[in-house]
Amino acid sequence: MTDDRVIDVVEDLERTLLDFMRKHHITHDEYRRARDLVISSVKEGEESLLLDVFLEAEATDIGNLGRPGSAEAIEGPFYRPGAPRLSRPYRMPQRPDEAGRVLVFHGRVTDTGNRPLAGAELDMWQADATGRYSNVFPGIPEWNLRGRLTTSEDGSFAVETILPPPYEIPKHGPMGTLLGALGRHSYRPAHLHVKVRHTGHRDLTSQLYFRGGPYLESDVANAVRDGFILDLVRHDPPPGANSGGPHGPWVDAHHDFVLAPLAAAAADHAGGALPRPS
Ligand code: MBD
Ligand code: FE
Repeated sequence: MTDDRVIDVVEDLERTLLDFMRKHHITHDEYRRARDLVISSVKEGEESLLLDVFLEAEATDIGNLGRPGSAEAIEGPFYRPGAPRLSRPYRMPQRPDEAGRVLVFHGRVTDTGNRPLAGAELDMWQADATGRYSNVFPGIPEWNLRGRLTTSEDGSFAVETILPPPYEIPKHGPMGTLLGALGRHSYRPAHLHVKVRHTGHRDLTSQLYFRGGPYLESDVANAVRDGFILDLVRHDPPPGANSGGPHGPWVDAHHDFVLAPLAAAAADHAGGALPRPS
C-alpha cells in the first residue's frame, strides 16, 4: 500500500541528497566512509546519537509551531521505557553514595485551561555526576537516576535527585571523531529529561537546563530554548551540619508543565508521516 506523504517526503529527500552529492562531487570512497560512520555509531552503542544531535531539535521546533501547552524538547538517544514507579516522598533511584549536589525538582502539571492534572506521570531520566546514563553505560546500577512519579491532587510534584553535570558525547566513538573533525566541542549543557503523561492529553517530552551553566549557548545538539531553562535556588544546610556530601548546600528548581488536549494532535501529522517500525 502506498502512502502519499511518504512518497512526497522520501522522494524529495532522495532528490535533495542526490543533488547534494553531485554538488560536492562525493566520491565512492567518501560515500563508503559516511555509510560506515552511520553503521558504527549504531553498533557501538551510540544508538540514535548522530541523528539526534544534528536533526532532532529542528523536528521539535517544527512540531512546536502552533502546539498548545508546553513546548516539546528533544528526547535524545537514552530514554528507556519501564523505569521503576517510585513512592512518596519521591527520590530518584540512586547509590547510597551517589555523587553530586542534591537537587529538589518541583512544580505543577496543568491542562491548557490552567486546571491541575492529578495523577499525571513524570517519567524522568538523567546522567549521573560522571555524565553517564544507567542502562546505557556499563558499571552503573540498573535504573539508577531513572524513575516515574505522579502528581498529587493539586497537580503538584516534588522529587529529590542530584544536579547532573554537562553531558559530554563519548570522545572516542564515531560521533566524537566526527565532532573533532568538525572542530566542534562535544558538550551538551547539564539537563534533566522528563516525559509527562496524563490520560486524555498529549504526551510531552521535555528537557530542562539550569541557568548560568556552561554550554547553554553552544549545545552541540542546539536544543536549548528559553522556556526550558530553570533558575537554581541555593539552600545552605543548617548550622553545625556536616558540610560535605549530601549534607552540603543543596539546590531547588521549579518548573510547570502544561499538557495539550489530545484533540490538538489531529491537526498535524503526528504519527502519520512515516510508517512506524513494528
Ligand atoms: C544526551 O544525553 C542527550 O540528551 C542528547 C540529545 C544527545 C546525547 C546525549
Ligand atoms: Fe541527555
